[in-house]
Amino acid sequence: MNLTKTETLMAAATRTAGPVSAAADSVVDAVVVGAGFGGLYTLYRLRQLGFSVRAFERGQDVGGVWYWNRYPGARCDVESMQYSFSFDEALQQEWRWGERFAPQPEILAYARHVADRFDLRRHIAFGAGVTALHYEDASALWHVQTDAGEQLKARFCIMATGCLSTARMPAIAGLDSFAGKSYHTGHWPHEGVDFAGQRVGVIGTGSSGIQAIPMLAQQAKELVVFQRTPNFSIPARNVPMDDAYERSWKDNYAALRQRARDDTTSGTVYEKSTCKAHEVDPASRQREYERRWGTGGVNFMHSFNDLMLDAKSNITAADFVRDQIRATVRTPEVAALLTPKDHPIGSKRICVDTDYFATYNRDNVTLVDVRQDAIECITPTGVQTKSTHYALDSIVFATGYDAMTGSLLKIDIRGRAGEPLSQAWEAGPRSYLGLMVAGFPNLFTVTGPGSPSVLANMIFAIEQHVDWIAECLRVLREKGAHSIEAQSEAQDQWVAHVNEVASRTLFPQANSWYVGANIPGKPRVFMPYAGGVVPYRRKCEEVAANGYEGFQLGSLNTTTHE
Ligand code: N01
Repeated sequence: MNLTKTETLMAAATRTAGPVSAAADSVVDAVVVGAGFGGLYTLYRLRQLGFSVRAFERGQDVGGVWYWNRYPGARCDVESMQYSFSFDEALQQEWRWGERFAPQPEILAYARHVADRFDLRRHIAFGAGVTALHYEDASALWHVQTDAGEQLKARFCIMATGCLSTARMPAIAGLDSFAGKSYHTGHWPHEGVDFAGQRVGVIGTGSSGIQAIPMLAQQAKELVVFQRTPNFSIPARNVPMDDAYERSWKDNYAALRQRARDDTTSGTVYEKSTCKAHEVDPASRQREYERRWGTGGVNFMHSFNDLMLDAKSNITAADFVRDQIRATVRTPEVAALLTPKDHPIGSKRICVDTDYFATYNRDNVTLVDVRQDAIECITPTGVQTKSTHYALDSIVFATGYDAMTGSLLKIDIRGRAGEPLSQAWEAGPRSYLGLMVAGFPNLFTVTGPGSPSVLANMIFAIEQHVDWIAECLRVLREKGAHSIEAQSEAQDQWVAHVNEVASRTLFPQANSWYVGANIPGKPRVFMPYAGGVVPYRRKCEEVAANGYEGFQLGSLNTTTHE
């Protein structure tokens, strides 16, 4: 397989179901691109406000990233009780999560349930990817084109395309020549894969690889892991949902969701620390890390409140995890290779695993450090590194995504005066509040670059964005305005603020997908907003309360500066 073949397969698969059709000249209030959690909630809110709305989804069902990512071990690292919608009390009371951290099939079932419960499917064209969005200034309408041949016009476009939905295949020589089977974790076959008796290679040790590797090691005859950068990972300590724990959330959902809004950095309630790592003595610090390591999950990164701000504090947490790796992995040379050394803990998205490091104690697992022994090419029968040929039946690419901008830029989006978004973002994404881009009126990005997005609980971030967008559309209708557009000066100020806030943290120090470092040639820009969800929400609310400050509102004949 190669990327071209994959894309062909994907395209064929997504065209099999006929979308709901509309006449070429039909006009709707809003088009929603994507039917993951962002798209579903947008449909719900806009319909509630009486807007006519249509969604396009390239998959055959709802769920977005959870529709595509079906690799073994895929699960969320935000606890189930919090990785869920808060907008409907009955929904959050009636849905029952089976595990502390929900596995992919359960999250997909939840997305389907939401779509059915709120009767959202009838607004969605499945198997239809939006290929072009062109803005017409005179009518203040977007012309929408899909790969299923549909055209229509919309006043507003809401891009719910997801932050991690454009899978990336590395440019390794010979990809096409491999005679075995290849898979990308982000495009996993829906029927599943049986690796029993196979020699399997995995390229990539980010969150996806780290989740998949322990499962693949159990299935495969031999597993060869090709690692370029070792990653920090915290044990999930996943367990079946405890009834009392579930009850403690359900009995207090309103207050706990409010706490997520008012008193967290990410929209997820963790056990908050009120002190810095060096404000306690080393023995107390060690005990705190041990305790949090023992209870599992991202809560570990909240052991002290300066771990992402102070390099010296960060080292104490990083050293603790390095010690755990050495204590878990029996072969010291393998432990050394698995030990991250080149970035602060948390500056690449922290991984959460089940038995990841212990998997390297298995006899059927081999770790190849491709920094020392680079992959030269893929051959018809396996992977050739500088020193060795690894014979393989299957290769799993856990090589990540063109994050945050990839799914937007692969659509031919042209704003006022026909300017392509790719041109506006040539030096990296620029956006006002991560919600709108100057020059692209009436086009909103749900969890776009410049908003907390991937640094937050995604469902939380989606709800906040969609609520803001829905209210904005309601106000525009009330005012009789036909368009809204970010002003360049406000955008420039916001981009400067996003950069300034990021520069105060340790995040930009890593070569991560947060800065686009995984995509050759992608401008290095720290894309999410690292200032926390509370100040971010306040800023969004303030902007709206001040008559959409920093935005320009227009009607078909006039334009008003608010
Ligand atoms: O992708 P990644 P991911 N040769 O980009 C390696 C979310 N997520 O799919 O670090 C060799 O993190 C690359 O190496 P390097 C989560 O936000 C969440 O794993 O660039 N290796 C890296 O090891 C996450 O961060 C959950 O040196 C190559 C790996 O491939 C995000 O999705 C679960 C290579 C890619 O890692 C993305 O995670 C899964 C090459 N040519 C995902 N090219 C949960 O909720 C790339 N790599 C738990």
